[in-house]
Amino acid sequence: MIRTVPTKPYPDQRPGTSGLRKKVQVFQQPHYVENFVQAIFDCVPDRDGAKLVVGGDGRFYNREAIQKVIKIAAANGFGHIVVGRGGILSTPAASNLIRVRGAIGGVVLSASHNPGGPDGDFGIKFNVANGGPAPESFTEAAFARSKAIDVFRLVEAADIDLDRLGVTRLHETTIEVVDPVADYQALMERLFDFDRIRDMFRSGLRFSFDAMGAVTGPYAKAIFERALGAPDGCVLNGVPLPDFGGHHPDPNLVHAAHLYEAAMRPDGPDLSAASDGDGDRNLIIGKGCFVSPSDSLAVIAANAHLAPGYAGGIAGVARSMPTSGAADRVARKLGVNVFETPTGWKFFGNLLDAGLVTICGEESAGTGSSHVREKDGLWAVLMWLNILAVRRQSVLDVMRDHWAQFGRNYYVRHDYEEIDAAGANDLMGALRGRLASLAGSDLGGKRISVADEFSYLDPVDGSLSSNQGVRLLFEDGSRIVFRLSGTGTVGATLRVYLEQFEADPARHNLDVASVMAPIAAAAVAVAEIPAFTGRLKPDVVT
Ligand code: VG1
Ligand code: CO
Repeated sequence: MIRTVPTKPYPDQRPGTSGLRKKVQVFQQPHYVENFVQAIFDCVPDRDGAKLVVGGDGRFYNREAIQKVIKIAAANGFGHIVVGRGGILSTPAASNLIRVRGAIGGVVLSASHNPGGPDGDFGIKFNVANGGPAPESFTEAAFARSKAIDVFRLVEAADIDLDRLGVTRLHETTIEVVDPVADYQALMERLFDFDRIRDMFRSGLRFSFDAMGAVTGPYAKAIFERALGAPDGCVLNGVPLPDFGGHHPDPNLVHAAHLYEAAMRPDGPDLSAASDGDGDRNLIIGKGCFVSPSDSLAVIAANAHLAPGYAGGIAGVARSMPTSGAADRVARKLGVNVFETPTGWKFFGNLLDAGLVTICGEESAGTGSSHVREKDGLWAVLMWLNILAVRRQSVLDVMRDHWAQFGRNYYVRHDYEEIDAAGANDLMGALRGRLASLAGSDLGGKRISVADEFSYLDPVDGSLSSNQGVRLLFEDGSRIVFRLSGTGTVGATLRVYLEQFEADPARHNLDVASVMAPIAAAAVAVAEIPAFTGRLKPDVVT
């Protein structure tokens, strides 16, 4: 039976860079999930009889939220709901399912790289029919709706058994519990040369993948250990747990420091990798060689044709603005398109749909392609395996060759986390107020040629996104970018992105921190970071 439940709106349901993300306790408030899900569905006009994909990263509150989503969806006219067994779907697998099943959209329960558990974070994302994150126009409409909502509808029924594969009915809706891995694995087998990668494992490649207690465990075990014959046990923390086993599933040099340390040992793995909470990010470390995500994007763009799925070449590359320009150099050499978008995967969707680009990436360890409409952690790892299997080189040698050919964009990001929100806004405001005087001035001994705030005009739908980060571009090609995070749940996070280009091959193997020290100091000084944030150094350097 369908019940219409009166409710009162919450004022704070504005989605950020990637969906609505808050503390678990916030989501546990009465009707909090229900209101937001109803607000989303109210913005999907063609939902009657349509197909919907539902799944999450397995974190605390995943199962409870999924039951709510299914019951509300069934009461709102969806005809067929496809849900991952155990409530599990990685973000890229959900994107793929939406596409292959012809769904109108999907609800992904995840706070991605944010910590999980009862005191951690939870999140709800909505993806549209192309499989990608809902565009800003949709998330703004859902936010507006959430502030006016006075009822939600749900089917009153017992919980769906999420652990049994197969089809059941809920009121007039078909509920189908599917294997979360199968379709995704089939897609990967089409894109990459599994035979060649299998041979490489057989000839002794040492590989380690850390699923960090989050969603990629079942995918990684099925693909790396079972399909590709990598040694059993090469997948670490491979069972998705509600608290991620205490791991913070953000695959960076702080939270995956153990991988880095192992990779730097002479007997360390040839390739170490990790993914984040919802499986859309990747960390790539070769023996003795951390690959910065910006460099990884460039290497993938330059070598994608080595994988069967991209043998015909790529149409172009898109990167988020804070991502280094390394991929641009590859695109120019290949003579293909290159686009610079705001932070967040939703901005790549139109470019991919229009066939303008094939490969996309962000400095935050997100890489992906036209195969889905999300970034894809395991895809990136498979791409690296495919590249290594064909080139028969170490990661370090691949990188050295790449820098020799294209030059090296030294790059680092400094994050100041959980700082006072007012101080963070004041810092950005002060910078904005000084853009005109900064342009043409000297900073740290170098001339600033452009000082502006990035905005993006989508070439496909003409939409404009403003206030996407303050940029200081120097005459010598180096760059400082300041931006506030849109995914944190406590205070504000200031991200400072630093880049410096080096053409001289004799200077391609220097210590990154030393190379970046002067520009890092210039960034601290020009933004008066200690004065505005009270912090003398960043919390995360990655
Ligand atoms: C961060 C990253 C951004 C990424 C976003 C979602 O956003 O910088 O590149 O797209 O997280 O990734 P922000 O606003 O905190 O800088 V995920 O893995 O949370 O889906
Ligand atoms: Co993620």
